[in-house]
Amino acid sequence: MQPKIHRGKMTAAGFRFAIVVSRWNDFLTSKLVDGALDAFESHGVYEEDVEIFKVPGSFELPLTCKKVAESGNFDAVIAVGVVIRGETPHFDYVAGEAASGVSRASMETGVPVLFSVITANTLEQAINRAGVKAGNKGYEAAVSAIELVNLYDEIGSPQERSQKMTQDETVQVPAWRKEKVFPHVV
Ligand code: INI
Repeated sequence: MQPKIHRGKMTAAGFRFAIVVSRWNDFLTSKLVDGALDAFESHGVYEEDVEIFKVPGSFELPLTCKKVAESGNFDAVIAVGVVIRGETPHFDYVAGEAASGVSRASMETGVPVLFSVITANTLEQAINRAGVKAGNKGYEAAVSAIELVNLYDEIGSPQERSQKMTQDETVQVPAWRKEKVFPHVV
């Protein structure tokens, strides 16, 4: 059996992305944003197609992600935060609300909202996931966002697909854009 396989392409030129980032633990969340921008850049995303929204803490991520997704200006949103377990139950409330709220924002808007929130027991664990020993969760989330926007673009509805094909025939893509993305492809 040879089923048709649908898989998101790993190019993202022309797609628009938002990063919503928490200022709490800024020395780590900024590393996650750097990782996400690195992934966007290496996958051909245009600088003018990425915008960053800052919020006070991870608790504020869900509503902001929802508003940003509802704006209709972005194909995907990445929620970035770092929550480190302390001596109080505060961690569980903040981390729990961030996770379920970000998921709800995605389900309610139909826009993919990626979860790049590190929830760690210790500062060392958090550092390791922000680009030291255990990868960079911002980079990983951006790569996942790129895969999803391509996959959803492909799924669409038959009606949307035929509309898009008609539009593609009429939209004039500036030559410099084509050249900038894949100069090695002839
Ligand atoms: N916000 C975080 O992003 N990370 C944390 O570790 C954290 N801790 O530990 O308290 C945190 N708290 C702030 C919270 O997100 C809200 O901004 C605040 O409660 C105001 O609503």
